[in-house]
Amino acid sequence: MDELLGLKESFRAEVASVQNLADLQNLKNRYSGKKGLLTLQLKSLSSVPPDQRPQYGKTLNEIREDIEGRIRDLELSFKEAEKERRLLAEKIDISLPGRPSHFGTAHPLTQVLAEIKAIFVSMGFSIEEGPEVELDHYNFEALNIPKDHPARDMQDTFYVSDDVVLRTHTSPVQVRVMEKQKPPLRIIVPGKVYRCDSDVTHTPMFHQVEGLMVDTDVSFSDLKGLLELFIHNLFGKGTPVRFRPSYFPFTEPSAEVDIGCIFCAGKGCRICKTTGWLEILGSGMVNPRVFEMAGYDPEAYSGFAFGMGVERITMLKYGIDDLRLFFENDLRFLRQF
Ligand code: 2NM
Repeated sequence: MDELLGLKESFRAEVASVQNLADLQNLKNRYSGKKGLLTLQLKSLSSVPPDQRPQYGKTLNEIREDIEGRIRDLELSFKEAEKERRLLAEKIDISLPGRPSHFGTAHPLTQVLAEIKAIFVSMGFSIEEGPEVELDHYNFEALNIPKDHPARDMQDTFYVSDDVVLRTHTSPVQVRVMEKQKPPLRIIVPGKVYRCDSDVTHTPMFHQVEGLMVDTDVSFSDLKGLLELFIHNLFGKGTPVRFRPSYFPFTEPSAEVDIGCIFCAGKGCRICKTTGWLEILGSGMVNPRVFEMAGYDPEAYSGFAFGMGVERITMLKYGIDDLRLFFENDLRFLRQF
């Protein structure tokens, strides 16, 4: 019994100096482990005289419950303290502002192309597309561009073979549509075109929108009215517009369309080369020979056609001074649109 009471006292002394979970684990092993002091006492029960055993057993149990209970309590409070420490150390400041995320936007050429399409769709035109690899016949022959025409020069055209080219304009699609559809016709054809030309103001691929309207009694004044309306929609109602005589093999008569310079308001500057005007469109009445080759009766029908470069229009609309910016995909440029 003295030994038992000594055990109780020694535990009381030792537990007072326990600092952490490791100390506690040590103490636990020394008292209630497989070869612990309490376990040894239990094993020596058989050597206690039988008349003292009940008292001895009862006291041993009380001491053991006391010791193990104390160890459990300490274990819990150490674990609780450790959790508390980690919560403090690992806390995150949810009041910090988040990292900004950038939303993607359509490329400026795509945006302007969408505007152009929407204007013509609102005027009853439908959108047609066609192949970028095209037969010489559709790209040149059917558009009244003869074999010795400068536009067919090797310098301007990417030849795939003798009779196949990368289209140099989207007009071959208009011819393909005329072959399939009877008038009246109101279409625009947007798409990529290719020219063997590359310098500061030319890229070997660029984008065009061409248009075609065919019906009985379509006149040059219809062409003027429609294109002026288009320009006023795209550049603003007060934009000055002029038509200047020109030449295309596929139209007769032909006209180029200028707008009053939007950089100097017509006064004359570097961009309009002191003329006060900027060229933005080519147009004309469809040449009767083009109608004939497409299977339309030029006596029964008349029509106008026009074409514009999307890069050029976008540069004028936004005051962009370098064509190459469209193809570099520099986010500092693209994010401004
Ligand atoms: C232009 C200028 C003038 C044009 C003509 C045709 C077709 F197929 F109907 F004959 N399509 N596009 C045309 C006319 C294109 O671009 C500067």
